Amino acid sequence: MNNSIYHLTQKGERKNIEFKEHLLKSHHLKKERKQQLASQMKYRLERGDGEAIYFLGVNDDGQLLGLDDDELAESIDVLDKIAQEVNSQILEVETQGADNGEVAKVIIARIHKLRPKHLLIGVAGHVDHGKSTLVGTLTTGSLDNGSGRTRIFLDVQKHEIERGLSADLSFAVYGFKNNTTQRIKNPLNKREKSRLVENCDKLISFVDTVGHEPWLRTTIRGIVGQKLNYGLLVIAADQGPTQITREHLGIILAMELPVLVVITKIDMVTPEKLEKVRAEIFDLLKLVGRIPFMVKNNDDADFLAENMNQHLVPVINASPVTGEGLEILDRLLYQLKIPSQEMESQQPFMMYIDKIYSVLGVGTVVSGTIRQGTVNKGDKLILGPFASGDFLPVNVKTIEMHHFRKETADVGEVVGISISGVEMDEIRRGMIICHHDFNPNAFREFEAEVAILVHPTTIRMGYECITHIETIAETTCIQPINQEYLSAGDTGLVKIKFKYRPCVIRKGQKLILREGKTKGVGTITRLVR
Ligand SMILES: Nc1nc2c(ncn2[C@@H]2O[C@H](COP(=O)(O)OP(=O)(O)OP(=O)(O)O)[C@@H](O)[C@H]2O)c(=O)[nH]1
Ligand SMILES: [Mg+2]
Repeated sequence: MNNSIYHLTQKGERKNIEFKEHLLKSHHLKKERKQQLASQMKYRLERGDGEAIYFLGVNDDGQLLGLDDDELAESIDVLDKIAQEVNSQILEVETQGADNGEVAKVIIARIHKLRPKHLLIGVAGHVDHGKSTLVGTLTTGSLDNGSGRTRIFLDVQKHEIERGLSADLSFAVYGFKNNTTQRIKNPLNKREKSRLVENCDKLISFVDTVGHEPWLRTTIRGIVGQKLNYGLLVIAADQGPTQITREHLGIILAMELPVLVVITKIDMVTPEKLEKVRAEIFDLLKLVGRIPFMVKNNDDADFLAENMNQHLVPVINASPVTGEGLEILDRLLYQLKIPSQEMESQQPFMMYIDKIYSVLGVGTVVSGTIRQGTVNKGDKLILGPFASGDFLPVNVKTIEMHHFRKETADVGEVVGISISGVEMDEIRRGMIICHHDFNPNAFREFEAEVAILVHPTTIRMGYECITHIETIAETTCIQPINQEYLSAGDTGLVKIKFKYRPCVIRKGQKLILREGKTKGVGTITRLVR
């Protein structure tokens, strides 16, 4: 038996702990009863300094009776409604088996309405070069041991831990308050994460991507689909830039993002080797028209943060094992400018859906980075396009950012939105959720200006590949417009058709063409039909 629930219930109701056997919508949400429960919750929250713990399926004597799935879902739902009455939210639900079904421990916390400034950075680089480790160390402050200690905060799936490879995108966050860094001991602890989001005045979120070549589509999703502010390229000092490093840099550049470079694992190499790798990286950056700048101390960091633009690329030596370079990196990240999103914030809400999942007691959740506008709890939105090109109405039930429940979320924030109105298995990555005023149109065909990177053969009529736009990754047919064919190094206009379903796209959006490796990058120039 899980000790945490058993121990906590053994000593009876006390301080901020409350037992509830079964909460019923028909009974407990009736006006008077609801008021009683709300004031009781308020009391428990006060006793717990803003946090209360409710046990469901547990009677007044602390006996673990259990509830069946429907009963439990209903009880959590009722608790959620009561929490809303007292300006609070459900933070965490933990369940365990009991005699008749399951008991649940539900943590409820007060909501604070605060909008910290938020920066989103995509982290890319060759497999094993130390992306997850760097992000793990920056966000927790705990040093790595050189054999994977801090990456476990990012690589949470069992097969990722066993193989030591990241296989999906992870989101990590740390922040600053009054000029000092705020980190979390355990990023897997939702309460700690939520408190961080609540307390900081500037937040840095990282999208940790994957370096292993077969998962390039996931890396592309991390860079193309997230409305990033910066791209951070991690290069290990012992290996230097590789073909994959170049490929990832190419994707970041295609998105026209400002770039930061961290040379990591500097504890593993001699100064001579480090200098050689630095020179290689500088050459690589100059080759693509960027100006590299070695950031050696706090003054350099201040200068770079002030003058950072599309062309300047700060390069920082670091080691999450010795801690070298991390303070300078903190300082640079803290001061990096957040582009003004005032205009985008005023536009109608729209988000490309990146992930779809189902959460106990919450229902269907879609997540992604808000492209424009703001979303509020209770909003009536539309979601689509479905194969027919139609959109369906949905309601926003709750909004979460790094497990912190919010009343409203703004452009640039990475959020999970729980919705009702559409079944989970009808929703696909690459669909959008938006306000009616966004007035979305789904297209099957468009034109783009593309540059072909590596391609052994030629791109001519009938050529098929995956086209990535935002979180869209669809099979497409490509046809050159003014030439018969395009080969490596060529640029030109092409017509692109989605093979299976229409998508919401816009003029000016960046795209990546892929068939195995990246084949081309480009920009949408015209929407056809
Ligand atoms: N000595 C030393 N080892 C490091 C350093 N940074 C990372 N490592 C080790 O390098 C290994 C790979 O690090 P990861 O962070 O998993 O690399 P990754 O880039 O996230 O790899 P993928 O996600 O699989 O692409 C781990 O065993 C780390 O402990 C460093 O600065 N010094
Ligand atoms: Mg990793």
